[in-house]
Amino acid sequence: MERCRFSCSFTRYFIVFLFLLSVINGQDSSQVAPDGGFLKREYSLTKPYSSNGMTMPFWDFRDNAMLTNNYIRLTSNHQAKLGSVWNKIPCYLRDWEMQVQFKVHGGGRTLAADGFAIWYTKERMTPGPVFGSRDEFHGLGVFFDTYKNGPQAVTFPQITAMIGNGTTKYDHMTDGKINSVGSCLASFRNKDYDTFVTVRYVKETLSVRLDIDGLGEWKECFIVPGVKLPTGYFIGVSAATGDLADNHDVTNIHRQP
Ligand code: MAN
Ligand code: CA
Repeated sequence: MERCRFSCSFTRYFIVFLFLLSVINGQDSSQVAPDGGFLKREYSLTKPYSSNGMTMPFWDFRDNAMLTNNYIRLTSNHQAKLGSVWNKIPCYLRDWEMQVQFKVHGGGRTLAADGFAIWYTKERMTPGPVFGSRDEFHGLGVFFDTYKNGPQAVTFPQITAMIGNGTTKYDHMTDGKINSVGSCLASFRNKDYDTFVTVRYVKETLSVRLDIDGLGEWKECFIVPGVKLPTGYFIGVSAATGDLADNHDVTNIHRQP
């Protein structure tokens, strides 16, 4: 009887001990976010990016992308460039949020191209024609399109999102209009202050919000319910230039919860 009581309460204490250990461990490998949540370090890209200027612990980069101390330049302001940065670890969280600090800038006051994309896809590290990354992808692409290839009667830049099933193609000639699930116009180039976007996927609802006016406020770009995305995909950011160009820089990526 006595022994049982001891072993039962010992088991209970041991479970509590294991739980506390896991909480401490969890905190150890994360950074506390401003709203009290956690930012997973392995999904975050923050300064200093690299200890040797060549490699990053949780990220790969390729093509014309280059690391500096203060930003990752996906493309410079030169014609026909492309570059990307990709997380190495598939994400198994059902709901997530990703905040990207970016800077798109160049000599052209209105004429610049082509833009950058934020990805959550099955594929990674594959260059191609969709803002520097492969077409016919599985998953989500959010495109920051600075050059109007199509006939739309609007003033670019335009942000659009597309869900790919591995066979759908991004239509460059209509700036992705055919397969767009949501879009907004947003003037994010050549700003003197920091510019941010949040891509949020919670309860199968995709929302994109922007902080590009230097006010520290989020403004809705679009919200789309009923979006089905599997877990286990990779996050990445890519960019491309064509006959026209821009610098496409990423400064920070944070991923929650
Ligand atoms: C060329 C092509 C297009 C590109 C524009 C602007 O016309 O490379 O694909 O969009 O330049 O860079
Ligand atoms: Ca375009």
